[in-house]
Amino acid sequence: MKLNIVEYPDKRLKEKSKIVEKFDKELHELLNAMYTAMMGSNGIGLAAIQVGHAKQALLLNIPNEDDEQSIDNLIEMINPIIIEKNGETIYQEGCLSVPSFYEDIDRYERVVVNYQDREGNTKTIEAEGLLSIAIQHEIDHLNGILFIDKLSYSRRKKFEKEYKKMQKEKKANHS
Ligand code: Y12
Ligand code: CO
Repeated sequence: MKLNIVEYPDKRLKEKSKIVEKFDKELHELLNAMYTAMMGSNGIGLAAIQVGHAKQALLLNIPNEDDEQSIDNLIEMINPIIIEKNGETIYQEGCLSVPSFYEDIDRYERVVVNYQDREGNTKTIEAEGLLSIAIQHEIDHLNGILFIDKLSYSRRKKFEKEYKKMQKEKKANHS
């Protein structure tokens, strides 16, 4: 299964993803293909809707202290729910579905999340730092929310202008 990353302003990114009920081969193939797509695009997080599948599934692969990504640190979350959140942090976020754009976003400093793994086993994770930010960013995708939806009115307007210009230039370079 070869997957392409869906890019803003594609309307699929606004969809609410559905709860996963079957932890079968089809789900495993989707997760495997998502991992290939994420790594192929230098991503550290990816939600299924970003490859056009409206399922509550996401991947996280946070780099280590040497800035290396290892499959040993891959986290696959199915049907995640934030059960605790506290504190405040700001981080300059990026998203594979909004290429070349980065913006400071407010997030909770710490989250505790219940989720299922690819076999349907229930898990709990407590996260702080980059992992906590990435979890919140990816869970937003499951609810049809992009990080640009969190910008102020004026910043969002500026973004739309810059993004349209960038898309035009991209198109011109490819023709
Ligand atoms: C902190 C903040 C946000 C997240 C969500 C996951 N975000 C990503 O994985 C973003 C990846 C990304 C990769 C890009 O490509 C390259 O660097 C080659 C990129 O650059 C371009 O699009 C040109 C932008 C974003 C997790 C943690
Ligand atoms: Co994203």
